[in-house]
Amino acid sequence: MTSNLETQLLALQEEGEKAIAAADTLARLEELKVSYLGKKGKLGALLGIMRQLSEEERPKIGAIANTVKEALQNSLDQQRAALEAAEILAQLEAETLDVTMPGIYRPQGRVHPLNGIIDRALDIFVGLGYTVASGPEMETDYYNFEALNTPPDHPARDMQDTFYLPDGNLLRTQTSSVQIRYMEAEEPPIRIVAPGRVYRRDDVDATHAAVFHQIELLAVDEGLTFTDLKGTIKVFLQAMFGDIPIRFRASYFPFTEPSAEVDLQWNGRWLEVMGCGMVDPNVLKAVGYDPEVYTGFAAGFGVERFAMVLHQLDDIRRVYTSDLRFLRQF
Ligand code: 2NL
Repeated sequence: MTSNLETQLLALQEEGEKAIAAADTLARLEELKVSYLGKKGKLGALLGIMRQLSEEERPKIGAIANTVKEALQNSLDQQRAALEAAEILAQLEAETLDVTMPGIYRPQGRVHPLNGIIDRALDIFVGLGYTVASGPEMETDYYNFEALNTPPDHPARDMQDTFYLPDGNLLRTQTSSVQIRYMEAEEPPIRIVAPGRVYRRDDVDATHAAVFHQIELLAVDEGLTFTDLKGTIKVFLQAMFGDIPIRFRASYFPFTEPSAEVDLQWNGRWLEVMGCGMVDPNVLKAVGYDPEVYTGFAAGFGVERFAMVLHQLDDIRRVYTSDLRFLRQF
């Protein structure tokens, strides 16, 4: 009886250990645990027979049953640890990033050619100590013309040249209005640069648009001279275009006196690129500055014109049509 039971117990251990070692999932392992060590399991069934044993036999078989139980429990623990480790390994394997895979192509955005010019110009003036200023695109007659010494009969005020709104306001024709507002609010010394959209009632063609971009600069201080203006413009233009010859030609603007046009030599020809001058005393008076104490210089240029020269563009309208075949070239 004893030896029979002992054989059965050892056989159970061997069979159980084999089955456990062969279990390939945690769920299968759980099944085996229940079927061998559970309340109604195979080991329990064999131990039920122990009650039929004599007092002397029982402890011996009990001890063997214990080692079988421990051995099976051990096998279960070992196999569980192995399966769990394999599961983690598989998960890591599945989540691995293969850095040798080709990337996903995304089209790269670019800075618009007009913004490129504006960024470069502002960088140069900021480097010279200027502050960037901005203001409204809808203006009053006062800020766009009157404060800029532009008389009521001046051609620029003509309905043919300026967009007037039904309420009597207008779309600014230059960013000078920004500088008038700035001077009203601040005291000299002043160094500002005003980039922005401006509006003209021009017939649109290859070199004219109804909406375009302008950058104006203004400096007001004690003792500023035309030489300061020339030096500033020279530094700016050479930073933009390289080490090229420039020249100043006498001109006229209502808001500056004296006034000049600036040309630069480009591909063997003189190109007009900027207007400038000493701020007219009437403009200084309009913002409450004493022209006996302060002088100023100002200049303005069209961003589109700079872009056309620097990028060799033949038609201004190209920069507004958002044609990617065009824009991708910059
Ligand atoms: C041009 C000429 C210019 C100014 C703009 C200015 C502003 C104030 C006072 C005096 Cl607040 N002047 N601006 C001066 C001279 C020329 O622009 O050809 N622009 C495209």
